[in-house]
Amino acid sequence: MALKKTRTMCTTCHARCGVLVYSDEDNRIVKIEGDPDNVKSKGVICGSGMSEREIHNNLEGRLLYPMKRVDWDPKGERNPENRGKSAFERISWDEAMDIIADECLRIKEAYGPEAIITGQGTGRVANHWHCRINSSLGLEGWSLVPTHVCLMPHILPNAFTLGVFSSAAGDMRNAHCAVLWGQNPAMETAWCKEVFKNQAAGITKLIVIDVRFQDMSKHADVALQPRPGTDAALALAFMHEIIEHGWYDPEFIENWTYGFDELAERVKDWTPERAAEICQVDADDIRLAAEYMGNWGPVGMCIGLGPGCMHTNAIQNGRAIACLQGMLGYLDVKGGIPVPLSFSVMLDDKITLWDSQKDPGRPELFTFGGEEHPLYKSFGRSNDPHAVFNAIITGEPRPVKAYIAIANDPLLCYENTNLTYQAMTSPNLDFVCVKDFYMSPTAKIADLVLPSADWSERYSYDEELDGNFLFTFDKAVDAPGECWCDWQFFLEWGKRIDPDNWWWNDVQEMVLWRMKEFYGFDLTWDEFQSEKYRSTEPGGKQGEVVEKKYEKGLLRPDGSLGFPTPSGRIEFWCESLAAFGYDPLPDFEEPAESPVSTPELAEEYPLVVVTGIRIYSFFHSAWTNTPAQRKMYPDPFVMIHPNDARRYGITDGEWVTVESRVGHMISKAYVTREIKEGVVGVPRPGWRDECKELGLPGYGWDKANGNVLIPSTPAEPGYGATPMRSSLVKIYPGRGDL
Ligand SMILES: Nc1nc2c(c(=O)[nH]1)N[C@H]1C(S)=C(S)[C@@H](COP(=O)(O)OP(=O)(O)OC[C@H]3O[C@@H](n4cnc5c(=O)[nH]c(N)nc54)[C@H](O)[C@@H]3O)O[C@H]1N2
Ligand SMILES: Nc1nc2c(c(=O)[nH]1)N[C@H]1C(S)=C(S)[C@@H](COP(=O)(O)OP(=O)(O)OC[C@H]3O[C@@H](n4cnc5c(=O)[nH]c(N)nc54)[C@H](O)[C@@H]3O)O[C@H]1N2
Ligand code: SF4
Ligand SMILES: [Mo]
Repeated sequence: MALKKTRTMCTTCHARCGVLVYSDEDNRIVKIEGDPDNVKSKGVICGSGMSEREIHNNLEGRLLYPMKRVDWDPKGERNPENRGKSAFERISWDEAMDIIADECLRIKEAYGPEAIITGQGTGRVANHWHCRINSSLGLEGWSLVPTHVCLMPHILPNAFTLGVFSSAAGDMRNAHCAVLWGQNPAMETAWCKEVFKNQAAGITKLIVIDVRFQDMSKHADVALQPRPGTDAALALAFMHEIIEHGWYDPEFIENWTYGFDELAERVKDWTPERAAEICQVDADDIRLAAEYMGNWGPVGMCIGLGPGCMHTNAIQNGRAIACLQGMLGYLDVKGGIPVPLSFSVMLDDKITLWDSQKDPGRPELFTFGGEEHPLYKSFGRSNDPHAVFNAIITGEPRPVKAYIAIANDPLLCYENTNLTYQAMTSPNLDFVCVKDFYMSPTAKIADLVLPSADWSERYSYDEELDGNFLFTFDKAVDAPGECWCDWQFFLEWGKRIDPDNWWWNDVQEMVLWRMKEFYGFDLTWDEFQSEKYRSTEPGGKQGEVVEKKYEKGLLRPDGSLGFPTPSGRIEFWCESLAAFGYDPLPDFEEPAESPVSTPELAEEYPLVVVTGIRIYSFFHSAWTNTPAQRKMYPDPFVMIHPNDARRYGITDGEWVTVESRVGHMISKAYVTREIKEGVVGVPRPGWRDECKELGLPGYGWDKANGNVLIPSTPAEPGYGATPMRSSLVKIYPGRGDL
């Protein structure tokens, strides 16, 4: 039997690999292969991508139809106390969309648009349409996304310091010193092999800075394992070494940076010994790493959530690392830090309508948490989760009445889950709607549940601005039941509330419009698909990147030379951060909760918990129900160092309880030297779902979910990052009441 072959893209994780899907006449996926012609992924595929076959073919547990809680009547009794208890009944998409449109209109009129929260998790190729629907609702920006902990707390210091509004993911393939700083390439490994090759050829040194001795640490020339939340101290010591030894380019510093002398003064006392004591690492390792950074350029750094995202000192950690990058100077060069021309087309007003839809006479929208976290208010374009959940519960400072989650599982996503649960089940919330693939823990307590199509079942597209690539993706198989992709959902929703701005007939039209509007391609779907990928410039060359744009006047809006910062230079001394109450120079601050800053608390809770460590096969809380993925990690586990295990009477493989001042969870103990002594490592998924095929239970939101342990206050002052990776816990044998 001839199989249909479709070239498309896996979006299970952010790597977005090109894949070939082979399907049969019964609409079943027979096999999935990496696409060797994809310029970005070059044929790479992983087990998670391949398990799309199970996700599509095996419909056990998959949401197939829109469903409404039987005893929830938007026109009558809502019975909020029954959330999570009563059954669901199938309804039509028409009815579901009418309910959403009516509820939003009613709530907006009675309480203002801010009373509607639209929640979105990480990027799932539909975020820009989500922003557009928010504009149609009268909201601005994102409503609620986890940017307080996801990359933004280190993107922002980059933006302030370097003018680079991106995560500054370094060009590791071409770096001669590749620094992997609190980033775990887990599934997204396409570049790792090239680093190994370059190391073997003697042209590249690899430095890994991670609390865990992670998979890449084994390959490192220097592996540093700092105490969680102390990375600023390391960065200051690296700068100390670089200045002491003159390992910087004085001409670059003179021409393109601001505040070098003040910075030099600041780092004068930051000797490797001082940082080594704070970070609990070896001073000689700091010296060696600094020597490589100073002498093996270009230096490319990949910086993940580790150092500057999930700590109460997140912004300052990110700042110190940004200054280090500025001092090294490998910006906008091959092997260094790419500087994209725009943050992303994704957030262009033409799609998001962020600015154009705004009524100039409208009073400023209220930002939950904006007063507490002014930097977040200015740059988050989102509400602060803690303030939103408190507002739901108390109605203060103003009410929140609806939570609509699209590709988001708030019970597994946000800190202090007991608070989140209290909010999501609160009688004050009139309407909870979840659009997902499965009955996630949040879907279980919703009033309306909507089924979603996964990547093999939808049209899509992707753009790689750094590499100048553009891909559109065909649907390989029909979505099961009545699953809609998120694009279609936003389109149908938009048509009901703001038809002037949602004129397309279907998703393909939306994709083609975007291609035409942004890149000038006026093609039919088939014409577009006839080429494997296109350049973002019609007729342009794929992969062509202009280097050192700051020397060519390409980075500043007025065309002048330099970086897009107020001074036009890399700002070691940063007045604009000082305006938000920060030290104008980078500095180290101890995390708010730690054995050093809160020794009394540490008497009861002596260990630091690092939650959310990415592991292969799971993406956030998803896929613990999928046999191919669950097989790799059947049981929830926490990592603990052998010395701590001995100290607290724990043996490998036994059930343990991890407890903080706000909650407790269970897992099996994985006793390993991988994790730093004094730290408990909690992987991301939470093992929420049952896997029937393997006979393995699900642990819901309240048993093995690391977020139960994380307090929501104190948080990072300006931006509100919560201590998902620096809270104090204790660990003891047994499952207790769980
Ligand atoms: N303690 C702790 N908490 C964390 C983190 C951590 O490291 N530690 N990481 C944080 C970070 S960086 C992020 S980005 C957030 C992410 O948090 P979320 O994005 O909310 O991640 P999930 O909890 O997996 O929720 C996503 C849900 O969307 C569903 N889904 C997946 N793809 C699609 C799709 O295309 N359409 C629809 N409709 N549904 C889809 C999945 O089945 C899943 O139930 O979590 C944050 N929370
Ligand atoms: N498999 C898989 N891949 C994913 C995801 C997923 O859920 N699963 N989520 C995606 C999302 S939304 C995001 S934002 C990215 C996040 O991607 P990453 O940031 O790469 O991933 P993490 O594993 O969260 O954190 C990276 C490393 O930080 C280390 N770390 C923790 N605390 C510290 C610290 O204080 N200092 C230092 N130096 N290191 C520390 C951890 O040990 C971990 O190895 O991953 C994306 N990719
Ligand atoms: S899940 Fe695997 S195949 Fe899919 S995008 Fe990520 S790395 Fe690529
Ligand atoms: Mo994230």
